[in-house]
Amino acid sequence: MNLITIGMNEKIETSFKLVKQSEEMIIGRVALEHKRMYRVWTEQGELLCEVSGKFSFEAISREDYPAVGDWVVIKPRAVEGKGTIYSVLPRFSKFSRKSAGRTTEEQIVAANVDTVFLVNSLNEDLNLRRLERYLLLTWESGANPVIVLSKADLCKNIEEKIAEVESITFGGVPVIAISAETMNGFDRLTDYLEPGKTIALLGSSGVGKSTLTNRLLGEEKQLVQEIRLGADKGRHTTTHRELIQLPNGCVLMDTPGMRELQIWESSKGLSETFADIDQLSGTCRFRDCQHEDEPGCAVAAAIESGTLEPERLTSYFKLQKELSYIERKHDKRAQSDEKKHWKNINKQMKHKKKSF
Ligand SMILES: Nc1nc2c(ncn2[C@@H]2O[C@H](COP(=O)(O)OP(=O)(O)O)[C@@H](O)[C@H]2O)c(=O)[nH]1
Ligand SMILES: [Mg+2]
Ligand SMILES: [Zn+2]
Repeated sequence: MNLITIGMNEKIETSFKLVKQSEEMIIGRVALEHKRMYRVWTEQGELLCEVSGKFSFEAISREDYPAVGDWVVIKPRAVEGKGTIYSVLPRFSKFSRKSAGRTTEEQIVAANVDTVFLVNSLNEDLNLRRLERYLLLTWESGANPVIVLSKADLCKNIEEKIAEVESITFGGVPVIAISAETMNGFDRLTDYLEPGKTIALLGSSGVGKSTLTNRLLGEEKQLVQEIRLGADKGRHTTTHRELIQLPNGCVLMDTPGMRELQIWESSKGLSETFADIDQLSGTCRFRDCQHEDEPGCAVAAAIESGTLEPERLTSYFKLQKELSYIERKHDKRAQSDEKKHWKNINKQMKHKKKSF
């Protein structure tokens, strides 16, 4: 496998050289994860890897473990087709969400992604509020969003739908309508499918992510949902995230739909997603205006004059609230991580003493 075509660049190579501990260690990229077993792409082919004992001993939380898209340092056992992962190289981007359920844990959905295709189907109602959430998470990830509107062949008012999406993106994000039936719009996707780049497909189940993958791949690799009910009901579709190499030398990540998409963290994502509100805030009379009932609030004035949709402001408030909740949780967790860290060090000290 050629590392350059799976996304390797100078920066990654440099950090690999800094981290590797011996000559036998090689670099690889995690293409698939299955219960802490990783399928890793390397120059020696695909290896099935686990993390080393030391790695799991030192890992404090879930995000310390490899995620799909990660670059890892491994000791290969090529004859067996296996290997051991010793470290994860720093991520240049990561799309995270709070893991589903009640735990406060980060789940890395995709690591080291350049562009995220946010796929929405044109034959269903566009959920702009959901799209805002996706946009926020993408801006936060460090990757660039592109909104892909699929199934254009089933839609009669494409222009209207595009305008609807642009009403929340202000031309700041490319919006591309495509059809996997007629192949319309695919030429506009190629701008992003450059060799060495990684593109993740995100969006609800059934919007056509796997179909899009198959079209770009030129073969029916990914199972596609059968719309027909009956004999094929329950047929398995995309259940895991996986890297797929395209013939032109770029890497695609197909993903299953995610029912819960809660924010994990945000520093600039909120203000980038809501650039309009952010800009208005700058002209409120009070610098710390919460846009609730304060005099001289420019956001309230924009609602009044109809230039800002009330639903959009509600969505902004909702995400902001979710964010401050998760930030409070982070503070608590940081404290408990610190405790775990010291426990680890104590364990190591005891271990050392014993071996004297
Ligand atoms: N008419 C039409 N159907 C599509 C298109 N893309 C996907 N589909 C259908 O939509 C259904 C869901 O597609 P799939 O790729 O499995 O969606 P995923 O869950 O996002 O991976 C399948 O029945 C596809 O055949 C399209 O561009 N036009
Ligand atoms: Mg799928
Ligand atoms: Zn205000």
